[in-house]
Parts: sequence; structure tokens; C-alpha cells
Amino acid sequence: MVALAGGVGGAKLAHGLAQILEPEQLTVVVNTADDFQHLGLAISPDLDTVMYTLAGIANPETGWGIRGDTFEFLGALGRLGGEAWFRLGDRDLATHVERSRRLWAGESLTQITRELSRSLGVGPTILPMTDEWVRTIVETDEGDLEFQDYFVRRHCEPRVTGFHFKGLDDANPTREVMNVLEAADAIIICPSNPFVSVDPILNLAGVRDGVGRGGRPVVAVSPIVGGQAIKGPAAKMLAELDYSVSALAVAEHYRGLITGFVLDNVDAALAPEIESGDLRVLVTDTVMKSDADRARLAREVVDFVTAG
Ligand code: FO1
Repeated sequence: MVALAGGVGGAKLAHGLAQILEPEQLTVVVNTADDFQHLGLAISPDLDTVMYTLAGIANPETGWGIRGDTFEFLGALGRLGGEAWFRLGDRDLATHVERSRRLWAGESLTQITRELSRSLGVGPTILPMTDEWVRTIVETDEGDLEFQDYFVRRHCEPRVTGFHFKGLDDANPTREVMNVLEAADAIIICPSNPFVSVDPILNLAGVRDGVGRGGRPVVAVSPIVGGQAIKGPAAKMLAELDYSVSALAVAEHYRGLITGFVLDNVDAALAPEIESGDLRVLVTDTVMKSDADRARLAREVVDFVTAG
């Protein structure tokens, strides 16, 4: 099983899948376009969110960072007048320092992720979508902003007029990513923001074809429930880009690539509009509040996938 995941929502379903599948049965391909350089460190928020979540140490309130972490470093940084807007916990900081050290030493993000994940006891394989430089740039009425700048420093306030992925045309998916796509029995697109978390993965050279190849099941779980994004700016972005803020817009976004779509009960009325000859719909409770919810949804999605 290969899961494509971005931020917090995607990590939750990946965690559900990790609870019901054997480690060697699951690979999570993660968006790296949210990555950025901050305080001289290479930060990969989505990789860390998936890694911490699968390791069972993610902060349950926020979904990112480490549960019970302290912020002594950040406090001291703030007192020095440093950039303390991106909340780096003391334990979390170790990940960024170690990743940066290894990157500067010439190791690949794929290799670093494998070793950091192993150190944290993560069973399934976590793969960055690429080892090359790709950045989501959010185009706003105040000019172009890097994703974390828009999302965290500016709290998603600026009006989004569009976005693009710097470096995407020159970047390639890693060999590891293309190999797992080749070998996968099925592919699950996790409930992550389709525009800023999933599209960077799908738009990498050869990935969309790799995902759609071979007539095997490709199932997407809607990140939009009842017109509201569970996490993050998805709904606001959809609205500002004149997309209808609905699961329907997400299904249309993936139409042609997916063979199945998972809707929340709240949006059951949309099923007939989405369902077609080559697109089956599963309607269920997709909101994951607990680890048990995550495993239940994962089980239902895997059963839906294997029902072909
Ligand atoms: N998100 C926030 O809204 N505020 C933060 O201060 C913040 C810090 C942070 C630190 C490490 C990390 O791995 C993630 C962090 N995130 C924070 C989440 C991150 O910005 C988003 O989850 C992803 O980029 C969205 O996919």
C-alpha cells in the first residue's frame, strides 16, 4: 500500500494505516514543498509530522511537533530578538539540527528520513517525494510568500490569488518513490490539502502517470467535510480561488486519476454527483479524533480499496 500524505490530516490516516498493516506493507510518500530554511536549519514539517505521528510521539493537540515538548530555546531566542514565530520545541529542534547536519554533510533527504525514522522506532517506510529543492509559493494580494511564511507567520491572513511550486519542473521523484509506485497494489491519497500538499507530489515528473498506471485502485479521502477543512487553510484557499469549498471540488480535482473517493457522512448527498462508471464512492465517518478512529477509517479504506 502506498499512501500520499502532506500535513496533519494526511499523517493521521497514515497512522491509521500503520496500525492495521504490517510495516513492510506500507510506504508513505510525503510532500516536501512546505520545507524551508529557518534559523539556518533545513526544516521539513510534513516529513516530521508523519514521522512523529507514526512514532506515536506527535503533539495530540496540534498534530505537529512532539508531545510534551518544552520551548526553552524558543523563549531564549525571542529574548534575543530572534525569529520565534515558528514554534520549534526543544526536542523537535534536535531533529532539525541533525537533519541539517546530515544534509550539509551531503546525505540525501531520503537517507536521512530513513535513519531518523528508524531511530524513532517507525516501522513503515517514509519517503520524501524528492531529494531535490521544491517550494510552494503562495501568491497573495501582498505578493509571493513561502508557504510557512503564509501559513504560520501570517496566519493565512493574506488573500490567496494563486500559488506555484518553485523548482518543481527541475525536480524528480526519487528512485525509491517511483519503485514503490511501480510495485504498489493500491494507492491511497490521504486527506491532505489537494493543492499544497498532494499536488506537489502528483506534479513531479512521472508521478501522476506512475500513480494512474496499471488499472489498480487509487482512492482519495476528502480533506473537506461539510465545506470546512479539518486542518489548515484548505477551505480558505479553495474559497479564495473560487473553488466551491466542498468534497465535490476535491473529487473533481482528482477525477481521472482516482478510482475511488471517500466522503464523510455529512456530505453523503454529494455521492450521486461524484459516483460514475469509473469512480466509486465510500460514505463513512472520516473525522479522526482518536487513534481508534484512525485505525477504523484506515480499515474501511483498505477494505474499500481491496473490494476493487
Ligand atoms: N504550524 C503552525 O501553525 N504554527 C507553528 O508554529 C508550527 C511550527 C511547526 C514546527 C515544526 C513542524 O514540523 C511543524 C510546525 N507547524 C506549525 C506545522 C506546519 O507548519 C504545517 O503543519 C505544515 O507545513 C502543513 O502541511
